[in-house]
Amino acid sequence: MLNKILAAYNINQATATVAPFGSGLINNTWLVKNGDHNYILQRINHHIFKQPGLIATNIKNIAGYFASHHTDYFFVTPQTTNNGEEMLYQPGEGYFRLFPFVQKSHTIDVVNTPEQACEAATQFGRFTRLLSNFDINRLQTTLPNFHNLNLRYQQFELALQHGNNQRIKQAAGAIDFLKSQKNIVDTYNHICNNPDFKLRVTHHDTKISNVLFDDQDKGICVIDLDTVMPGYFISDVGDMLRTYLSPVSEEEKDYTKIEIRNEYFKAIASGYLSQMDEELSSAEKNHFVYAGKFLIYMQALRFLTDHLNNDAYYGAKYEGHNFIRANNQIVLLQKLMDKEAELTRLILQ
Ligand code: GN1
Ligand code: MG
Repeated sequence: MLNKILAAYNINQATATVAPFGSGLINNTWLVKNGDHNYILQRINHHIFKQPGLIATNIKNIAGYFASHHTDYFFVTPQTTNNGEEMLYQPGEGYFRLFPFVQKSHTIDVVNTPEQACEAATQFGRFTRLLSNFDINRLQTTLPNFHNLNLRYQQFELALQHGNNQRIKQAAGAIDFLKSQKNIVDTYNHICNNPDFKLRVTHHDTKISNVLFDDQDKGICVIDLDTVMPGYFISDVGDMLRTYLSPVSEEEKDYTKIEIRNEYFKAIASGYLSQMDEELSSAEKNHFVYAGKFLIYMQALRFLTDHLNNDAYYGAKYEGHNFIRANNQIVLLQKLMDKEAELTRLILQ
């Protein structure tokens, strides 16, 4: 299968090596090495991204905007095939893209220092800021309702009605907790109706592995633009808080290791606000900690919903995998809420 794809990009199959790369849950990624040239090959999961062409359109339009307005921004675009296409469709296999591997760049999977958190937050803030005059109406919605918390709550309620009965019984504690925090959904609804909250070009997947670093550990740019869509800043800040504050990830089964680290919170805030301070309204800034609650709560809902739906979306590597992830996110949410007042003071200093 991969041979045909390499051929479409004029890569010599005899000399190239292909190895799985990264740890995403949705798309498949490989590192392709051929002599001095390295590439990242990606298969888009078209059961989830039902119109992969929209992703290509967004990348093309954003690339065009950077090329005419911010020529110094380093922007990684996919290579075209022999036929001049940005994506390669393989019947039965799906859609593939090939990116040049940026020389001397690297990505990291886990945030190890506040400096890395600050660099990443700077890059995500910078991306949105540089595109603040990009016409949001030109941006395609690649995943409708992706961060619509109302819809995520409705999907959770549907799973409670139609999901796996045994799992629903076992998960009673987690279900009750998430229901008890529904005020997080209410706040989201207020945000959607509040003109002080603006829709901007939003990345929607701000994990650390979506930032390219140079050999001095400075951020170069953001990558993985599949979910770039109009959105609220709470999506991007929220996923950074969700994934950088704790020393352990959503996969951790020992919940005592979950922790909210103040110095990482400060690093995210200072990096993001170094770019976005003038863009954000005071109402938005007042919701900086809420952003973390919003995203962690949504992820807990999504993992639990998937567990109740027999792991149809995320899949499971072991029995109860998504239940472990959901409970992990619930503990993270509780620990963030314990520190809400303290962290809010830090942001308003
Ligand atoms: C998925 O595939 P990956 O790991 O980049 C998901 C995100 C979740 C994340 C949780 C399209 O992202 O929304 O936060 O898993 N992406 C999609 O690990 O559903
Ligand atoms: Mg992604």
